[in-house]
Amino acid sequence: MNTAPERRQTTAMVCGFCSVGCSLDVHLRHGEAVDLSPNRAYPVNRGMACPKGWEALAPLRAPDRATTPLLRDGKGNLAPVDWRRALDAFAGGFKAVQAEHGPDSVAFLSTGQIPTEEMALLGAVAKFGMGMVHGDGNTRQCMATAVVAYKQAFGFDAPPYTYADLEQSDVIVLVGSNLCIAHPVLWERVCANPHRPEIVVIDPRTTETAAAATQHLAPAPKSDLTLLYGLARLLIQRGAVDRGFVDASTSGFDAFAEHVDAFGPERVTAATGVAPEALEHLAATIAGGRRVSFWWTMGVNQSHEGVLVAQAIINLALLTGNIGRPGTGANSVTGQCNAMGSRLFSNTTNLFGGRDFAEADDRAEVAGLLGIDPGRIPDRPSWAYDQIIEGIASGDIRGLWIVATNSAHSWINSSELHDLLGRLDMLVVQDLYPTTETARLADLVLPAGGWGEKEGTFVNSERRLGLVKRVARAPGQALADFAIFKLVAEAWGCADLFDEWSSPEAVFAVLRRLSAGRPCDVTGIDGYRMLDEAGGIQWPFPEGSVAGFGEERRLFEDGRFFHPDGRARFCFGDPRPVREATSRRYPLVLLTGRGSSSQWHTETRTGKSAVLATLHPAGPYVEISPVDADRFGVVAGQEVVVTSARGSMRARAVVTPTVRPGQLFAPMHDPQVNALTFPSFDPSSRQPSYKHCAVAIRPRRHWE
Ligand SMILES: Nc1nc2c(c(=O)[nH]1)N[C@H]1C(S)=C(S)[C@@H](COP(=O)(O)OP(=O)(O)OC[C@H]3O[C@@H](n4cnc5c(=O)[nH]c(N)nc54)[C@H](O)[C@@H]3O)O[C@H]1N2
Ligand SMILES: Nc1nc2c(c(=O)[nH]1)N[C@H]1C(S)=C(S)[C@@H](COP(=O)(O)OP(=O)(O)OC[C@H]3O[C@@H](n4cnc5c(=O)[nH]c(N)nc54)[C@H](O)[C@@H]3O)O[C@H]1N2
Ligand code: SF4
Ligand SMILES: [Mo]
Repeated sequence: MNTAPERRQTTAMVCGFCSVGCSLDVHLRHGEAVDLSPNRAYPVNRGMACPKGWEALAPLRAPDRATTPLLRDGKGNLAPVDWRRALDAFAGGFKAVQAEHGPDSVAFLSTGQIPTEEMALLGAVAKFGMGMVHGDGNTRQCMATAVVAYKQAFGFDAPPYTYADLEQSDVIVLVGSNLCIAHPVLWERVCANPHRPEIVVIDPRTTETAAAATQHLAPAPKSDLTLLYGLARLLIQRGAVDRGFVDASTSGFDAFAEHVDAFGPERVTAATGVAPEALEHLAATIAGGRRVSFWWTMGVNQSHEGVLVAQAIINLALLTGNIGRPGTGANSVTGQCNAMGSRLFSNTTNLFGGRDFAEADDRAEVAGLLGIDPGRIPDRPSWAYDQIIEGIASGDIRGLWIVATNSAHSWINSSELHDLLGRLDMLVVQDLYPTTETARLADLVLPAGGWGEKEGTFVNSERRLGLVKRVARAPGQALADFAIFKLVAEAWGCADLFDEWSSPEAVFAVLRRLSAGRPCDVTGIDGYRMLDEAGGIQWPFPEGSVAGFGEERRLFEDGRFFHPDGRARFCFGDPRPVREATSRRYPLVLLTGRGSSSQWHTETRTGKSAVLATLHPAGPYVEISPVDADRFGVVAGQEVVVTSARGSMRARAVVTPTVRPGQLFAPMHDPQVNALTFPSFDPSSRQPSYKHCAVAIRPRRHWE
């Protein structure tokens, strides 16, 4: 019996689900987490949390946690092995593949859900230590479009806002964002806005957010570009252009104005189905607003032309001068808890700190800062996620290391991916659970510690670095990803390159150095303690900055952007047809997305909480309009089959007017959904277009 007096403590840390980055007070007994509650002082959430945050400890205690490495044996079964055997298999297996097919034949897929220090170590070990060229991550499925849009428009991947902007706007425009469900605490911030804001939602569905809005425009799926160009035209016609700002701080306005002149009301209504009066009303609202903020999420990013749509939103903010002031901005809301960290420091598509692998100067600078031979840094950018998958099909990629992402469920057109993963010579999956759709296909499973079982930093949507801490022990032989990457480097024989990378906080110091002089400069943060005491700190925070508790900071207050000429650019292009149009056989458009605030992606974590299970409908479902239910003989609550040219899904029909005739909606949380989706990509961001494919629906027959 433990007779020691009970030690109770509370420590605050950032939540490990979404990018809002709420702070949770974790209550400890004898140094181990027993419970948690939302932190009241943290500037992000001020005492609020959504159901996932409240239940964040439950996934750690799940009975199916991976507790030992698992290696596929001669009979084809995954069998427990010790770490030594697992690391031998890892290094031996991948080295054999590289010896036969070249260093590029092994790739990795990383994530936006582990601390920045872990991502950075993975990116460095894989690329500088193991000689890989190709490594991408699930951030591609999510944020790639915003990254490219910002880089081209602002000169750096820099979401400009601070959450206080949600409370300071008098007009809030949400495009393709279901904030109530996907970022519930940000929605609470909207509700705390004292200016009685006009809230405009642009979404084909009447989402929970649209239902709470003051204006809802429901354009036909993937017609946003035409809609937003039409809106820009109306604003220009009304004289809503902020000439002073446009002249001093932007370039390309005249060409843009000429471009959008072709988007008159007939064209817009024909393409979008939005009535001219509704668009006029919105133009008047924006023109009359003093502080207008524009926000977008996956309804924009996950599109065959998402970069242009995101830039059309940026253009609205630029032309009306709604940027760099309180309550304004062209604001991409991030998805995963550390998608922002992965954008800057995962060393996947860009070299550390938003640099370019293809630039010799950038490589030399990073090599100098890290004290490594520049020849160790690949001289070309990685293939994107879809190109890595194609590489498996063509035989160029033979080995794959997947860390903290469940590709076999979440990737587009997943049946094809299942087939391709089976063709690899070696698939290693590093996850909390050996039961994920992807881990079940692996040759080797490495058991990882999760959020709460390790320390490091996350960067939230408003660029705020926050701390995560170790408040629980990983079960069995599971190890923090950080420790696994260190062991891998040792087994590979490249550990000496990473002597300085001895702990997460030591890596944080390396990253600070890599950030010096970059737009994301954080050299002023002298360590974890400072982050803890300040309530998180937003970048940039160069050496010498002073951190007041909970301070908020937005970018571009001086009207200077990151391009060499200091100006933001109007970027635009022509709308393109969707890649898979509806047909007689597949007459409906399938939209996919988040189903409820209690479900997280592929549900490997949230699916373990009995509490969360009571907060959303059980089993897969698909939403259909009453008109289409009649047309296709579907009755509410009935079992139906949804088919596309690639696969099928069984689900329960939810008949609801929140989806328009001609459309269906299915939450992404069921693995069958991506058996249906059509693999098309934005040509410049290579982000998958998850929210448009052609499908059919029918009642399920009794023998099926
Ligand atoms: N509860 C919960 N919260 C989450 C997540 C989760 O899994 N569960 N995931 C997190 C992550 S990683 C992300 S990226 C975010 C995603 O956050 P959101 O992007 O807000 O969520 P989604 O439901 O994917 O998509 C938003 C909306 O886009 C709409 N849409 C579809 N097609 C179009 C279109 O052509 N035009 C327009 N204008 N809208 C369209 C859909 O109807 C949907 O309502 O959520 C984060 N938060
Ligand atoms: N149809 C459709 N598909 C979509 C989307 C959509 O809207 N529609 N949205 C896309 C978007 S925006 C996203 S972000 C992706 C998300 O897709 P995924 O990244 O595949 O989804 P998750 O379920 O979050 O998977 C994360 C995995 O990492 C594991 N994990 C969690 N924490 C840790 C850790 O600390 N260490 C390790 N090693 N493992 C850990 C979890 O157990 C889980 O298996 O899905 C995309 N797929
Ligand atoms: S809103 Fe996001 S960060 Fe906040 S508690 Fe919910 S999942 Fe966690
Ligand atoms: Mo995402």
